[in-house]
Amino acid sequence: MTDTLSNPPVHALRPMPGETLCGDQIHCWHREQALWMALADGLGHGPEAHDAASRAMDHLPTLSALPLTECISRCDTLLRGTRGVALAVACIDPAGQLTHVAVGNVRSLLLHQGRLTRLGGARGIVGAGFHHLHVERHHLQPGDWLVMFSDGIREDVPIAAALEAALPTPHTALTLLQRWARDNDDAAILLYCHG
Ligand SMILES: [Mn+2]
Repeated sequence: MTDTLSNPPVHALRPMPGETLCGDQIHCWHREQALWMALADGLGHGPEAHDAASRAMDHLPTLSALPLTECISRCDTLLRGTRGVALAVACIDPAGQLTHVAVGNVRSLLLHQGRLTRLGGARGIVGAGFHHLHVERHHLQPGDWLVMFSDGIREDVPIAAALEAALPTPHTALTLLQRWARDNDDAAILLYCHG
């Protein structure tokens, strides 16, 4: 890895209270010097949601040699017969170029100098079809944050304020998860600070 991607992504997740398996899953990997990050929210909760989200995480690294839209389409085919997932995938190359796609109810935010940008997503479910996949690109500056989280965390939580003096550590991710996770769903959050 080059110095431009020196901060590893960090995350925290937990199942809905009363469940043992988490239907939200996160996976990060490297491919040809690019950093990939994915968050999947299996529909509903419990073992079947966990199975769908885990399968998505297993498939994506092997598909990431493909163009991003093709990668998501193949994942959609491979998840047929499962519950399906809401999914966000981000790729950051060594030059700081962020490429992002999302399907369904999952949140990705870019925080640049205190200003939040919500990244777009397509309607649908990976594993049951989707429409209008939209590939979004942004150039990251040092200090910019990418935050991805499931709908087990409310959309309007004060991300910018929470990250203003924060470090990209697992402890920060866990603290925010514990502060914001709802009692009626699985919850997951991923933090990446461009360094
Ligand atoms: Mn959910």
